[in-house]
Amino acid sequence: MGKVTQLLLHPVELKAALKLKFIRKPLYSLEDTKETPELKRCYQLLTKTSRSFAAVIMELHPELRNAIMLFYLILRALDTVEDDMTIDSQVKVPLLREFDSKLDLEDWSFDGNAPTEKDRCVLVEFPCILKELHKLKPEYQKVIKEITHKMGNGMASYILDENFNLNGVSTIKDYNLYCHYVAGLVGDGLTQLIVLANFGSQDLYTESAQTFESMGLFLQKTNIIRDYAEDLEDGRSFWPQEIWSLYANKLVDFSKPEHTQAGVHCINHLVLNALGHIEDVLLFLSSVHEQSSFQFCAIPQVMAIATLAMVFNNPVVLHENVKIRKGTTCYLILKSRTLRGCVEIFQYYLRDIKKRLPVDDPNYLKINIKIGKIEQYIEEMYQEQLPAGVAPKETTIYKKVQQRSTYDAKVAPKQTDEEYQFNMALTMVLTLAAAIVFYVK
Ligand code: D9A
Repeated sequence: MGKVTQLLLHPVELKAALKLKFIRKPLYSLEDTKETPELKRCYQLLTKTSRSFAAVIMELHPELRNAIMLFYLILRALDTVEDDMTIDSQVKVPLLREFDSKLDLEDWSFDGNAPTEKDRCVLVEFPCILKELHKLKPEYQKVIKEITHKMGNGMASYILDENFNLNGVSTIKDYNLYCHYVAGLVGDGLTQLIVLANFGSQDLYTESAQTFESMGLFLQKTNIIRDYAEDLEDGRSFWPQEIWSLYANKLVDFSKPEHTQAGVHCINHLVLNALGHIEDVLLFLSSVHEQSSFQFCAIPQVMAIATLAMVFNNPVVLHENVKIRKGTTCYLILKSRTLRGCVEIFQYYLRDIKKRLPVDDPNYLKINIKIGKIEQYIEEMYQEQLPAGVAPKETTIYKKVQQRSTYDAKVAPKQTDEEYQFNMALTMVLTLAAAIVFYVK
């Protein structure tokens, strides 16, 4: 079905798409920075490599915008080296291990990627990235280099890991470790940047690594479940054997019709595993104060829960990649600007999962209990259903949500105003249309 047809069939999403495109004003925009040719080129590279996520980065507060843009490009460069099967591992492994030392050079680029590698330009034009990187505050550079070092070495060790190459991820512990290297470390670096810029509470980084780790793991695990078919086609898989072996003898079996039921049970088991990160995600979001950083963190997470609900109990995943509608994304982007909005989005999709959970699912009880626990956590965040005279329990999360609510309150009037402007524009358009029809007749 065409994208326009899809939008017309979902009026709420059509409204969101129009609001996002024509009414909402970005918090910050690129125009208000003096750009060098190199910086311009970096933003072009960013747009080339990620389209939608680039827009989110470009709206960031100027204090962090360049740092996060460069961090993203450097991670993309690492990925592009790791992914390219045409590079000999004699070259690849040392390059990944020493990648962080390239960041200290004035001028370095890499032209060894296959011409078909779509992001090879990031490595070819690396000097632009280096030039801008060295202009960042030293503490921001340090974070980026440290994460690059850890990730490059992590990736190199997986390339050399024969068991991993032959059999994929084996235990759930390995699954978490793999996700740590490719996604947890990204959350680590970004959290450090946000805390250094004083855009979030200090305890975000000092209290417990698990909280920011979950930001990456929730995204990565959702992608891994969704990408089953595509990854298998490329001859790899990241579903952990400890889970899938409960449902099949071989991972490829799930794509055969007689194993569809088992495949769906396996998907649901993996979803149960991913649900384990949601409380951390909500705690994390409650601790981010600066609005553009909040949106930057919240958007990928709400898209992940929407995707997770979409893959849940869905046999289509076994044959092709499912994707949420563009209109859904627009709706989620507008709604996730407040913590309250984010929580409502999570609540909506969790209830959707619960409603579609079949009684004969082997994890029926566990999934129900997990969702119940998250709902209980959300109750604790707001505590609005208390009997008269009962004071709310002043737990850590409750206090954090209270603090965050003062920032939410600044966004709410904007949303009311957008709604007003939308209705006004719609009224004018409809009136005009009616007038024309009346006049023509
Ligand atoms: C992120 Cl700097 C990612 N990854 C994402 C995107 O979000 C995270 C890669 C580099 C950076 C950031 C992200 C965003 C905000 C806060 C975060 C965070 O932590 C506190 O990372 C954890 O997916 C990739 C990893 C998950 C491996 C880390 C979001 C993104 N979305 C895609 C959508 C898609 O379908 O892939 O990139 C896109 O818009 O292209």
